[in-house]
Amino acid sequence: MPLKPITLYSHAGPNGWKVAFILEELGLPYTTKFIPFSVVRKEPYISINPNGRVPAIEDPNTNTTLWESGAILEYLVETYDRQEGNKERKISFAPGTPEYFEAKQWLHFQTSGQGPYFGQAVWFTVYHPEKLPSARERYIKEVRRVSGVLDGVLASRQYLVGGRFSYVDAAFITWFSVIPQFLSDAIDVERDFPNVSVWLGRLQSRPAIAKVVKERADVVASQFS
Ligand SMILES: N[C@@H](CCC(=O)N[C@@H](CS)C(=O)NCC(=O)O)C(=O)O
Repeated sequence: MPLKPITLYSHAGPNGWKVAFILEELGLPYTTKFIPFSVVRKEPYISINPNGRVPAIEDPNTNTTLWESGAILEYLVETYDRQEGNKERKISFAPGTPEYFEAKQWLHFQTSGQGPYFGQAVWFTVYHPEKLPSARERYIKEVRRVSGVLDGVLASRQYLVGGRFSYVDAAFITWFSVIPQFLSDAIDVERDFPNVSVWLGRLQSRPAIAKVVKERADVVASQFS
């Protein structure tokens, strides 16, 4: 039986697009509903995600509603990236293998290390009502530290886990886009983190990723124009 479309609740901000990358990579049917921040903590959305943040998904095929982007990524690959017998999974790894756990390690690093630090660097650059240079400096330093960890590892590999593209590579893409958008006075990814820069280019050459990156660029342009 054909799958029913999954609903993705998203926004121009980085986190929802991580989910879109995986939906596209797995060829799953989905529709995106954009939730403005003005209503993200109000009904009806707050009943879907009591934390009042995007993304969230509703999957009518399994009657599953989920929020927190990392949990959604794990749900999607564990539900829809299964393969018969020993056949390699498309963008994830067989449960119980070292690569399966390594992928989770990188996903936790992304959701707890990259997202919050990059997010706070943008907050203290763009949105915080007072200018607090020391707060901004702290988070810029963390953006540099996290980027440096990735750059070091990517000096000797093309992808984070198992020598091939997987969902954890995709999870990092959109937060890097805030650097040229908001932090370009402090960080130049191509110059400061060349291995990250080459890796991001490699990821964005994938048709599914390129399609979502373009869609997000259009949404961001329409919101900031
Ligand atoms: N840990 C959450 C973070 C979600 C998050 O912060 N989303 C932002 C958009 S990128 C949001 O909904 N912000 C709404 C607000 O701050 O009011 C996840 O990974 O899903």
